[in-house]
Amino acid sequence: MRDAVTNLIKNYDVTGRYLDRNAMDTLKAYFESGTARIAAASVINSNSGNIVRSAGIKLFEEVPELIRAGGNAYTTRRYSACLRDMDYYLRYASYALVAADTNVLDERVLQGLRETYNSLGVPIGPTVRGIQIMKDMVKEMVAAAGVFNTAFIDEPFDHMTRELSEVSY
Ligand SMILES: CCC1=C(C)/C(=C/C2=NC(=C\c3[nH]c(/C=C4\NC(=O)[C@H](C)[C@H]4CC)c(C)c3CCC(=O)O)/C(CCC(=O)O)=C2C)NC1=O
Repeated sequence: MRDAVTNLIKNYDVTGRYLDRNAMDTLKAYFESGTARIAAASVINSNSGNIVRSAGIKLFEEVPELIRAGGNAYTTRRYSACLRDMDYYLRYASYALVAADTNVLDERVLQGLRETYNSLGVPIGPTVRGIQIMKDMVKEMVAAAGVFNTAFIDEPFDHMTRELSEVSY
């Protein structure tokens, strides 16, 4: 698992360089965004249940076939598995936001996921949509908590949807 700082140090160590001007700029940007990153993690932590539930409702309103007979989220077991997956995406997104690095997502969430989904018939398109709905909700809540620039919140959510679908958003 990496974060913005360990990643930077690793890159400089590989080539035996001292931390130069570029490194300082990267570090400054990371530490300056720190308060906003913590605010985002805190908003996610205190609203996770609500975010997952509301995003699930919105997703099933948009794609009602999912919960009809024959849909992948049909039956209570699969419905709960779907919301559990949404909860995984949200929780790991909060880790990646604090780390300012998406490596934790590659290592803990995305590895082998497409293959698993394909073999179980879990549709990727609606999964991507569910992740994007959560992103929009989190951004709105973090803005309401007083964070002016919430663009950094896109990164982990867009990374997961990009890797899942291999399409850019
Ligand atoms: C922390 C990393 C991690 C992830 C990401 C993860 C995902 C994951 N989701 C799964 C299943 C599943 N995932 C879904 C999800 C959905 N179906 C839909 O129609 C919707 C589009 C979507 C919800 C948004 C469903 C319904 C299943 C159960 C499929 C089945 O068993 O038939 C499975 C198969 C095993 C199981 O059922 O637990 C895995 C491994 N597991 C992990 O450990």
